[in-house]
Amino acid sequence: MRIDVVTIFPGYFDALELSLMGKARDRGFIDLRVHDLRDSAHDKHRTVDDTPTGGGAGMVMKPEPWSVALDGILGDAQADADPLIIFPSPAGEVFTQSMARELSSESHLIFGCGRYEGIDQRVFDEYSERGRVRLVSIGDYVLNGGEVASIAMIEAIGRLIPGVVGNPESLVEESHEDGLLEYPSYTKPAEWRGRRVPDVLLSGNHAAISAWRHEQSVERTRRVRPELLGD
Ligand code: 6GU
Repeated sequence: MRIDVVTIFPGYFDALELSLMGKARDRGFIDLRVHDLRDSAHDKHRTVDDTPTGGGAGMVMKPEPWSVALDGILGDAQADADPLIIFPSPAGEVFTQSMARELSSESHLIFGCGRYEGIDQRVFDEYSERGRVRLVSIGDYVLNGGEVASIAMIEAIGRLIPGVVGNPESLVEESHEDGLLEYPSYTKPAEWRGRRVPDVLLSGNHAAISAWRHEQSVERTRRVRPELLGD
């Protein structure tokens, strides 16, 4: 998968050189290219923002640098790729595990990271008319910009690309894959500070272990996230 990111803070994305994502890039599963939006601003001060038309607090990102950056990426995309542009935004549709799974089969994603009070609306309008655009939020709270949200989405999507996670079985019983939260996990020793691992996990009875884990998942989901059960 090719992933382009447009941002005024490329340094945030150094985190994706670490751990599983770094390995996925080294092994060629993810071709991540990070672009500094200011390289697409052609005035002396490399300006990317201006005051909101109509008044109000804060600054809005100007359309021209965005069009230079996005046109450059789209012009350089594979002819058959049909890239999807994602603008992280607290005003977008909510990112979920099922969206991550859907996006993991895309061949080319472009993340446009806004800052300040957002990006001039005409950028969304223009690129929605020319191709596929989605505004996506990672939850009901406000971040300072799209960078941290993009990193979260890229990691959630990237680990679902076949081959990225070594043992695909470890993707099966995770939280949210079956609409439930994951059951609690234990390792050795069997007793630590007087706390014992539940006997069933030491029983060797795989049917009983599966049943116990399912019960734990349902109980935890009911307690912490009842809305996931439709309750
Ligand atoms: Cl995608 N962006 C910003 N700035 N804040 C957010 C968000 C995105 N998702 C939740 N909060």
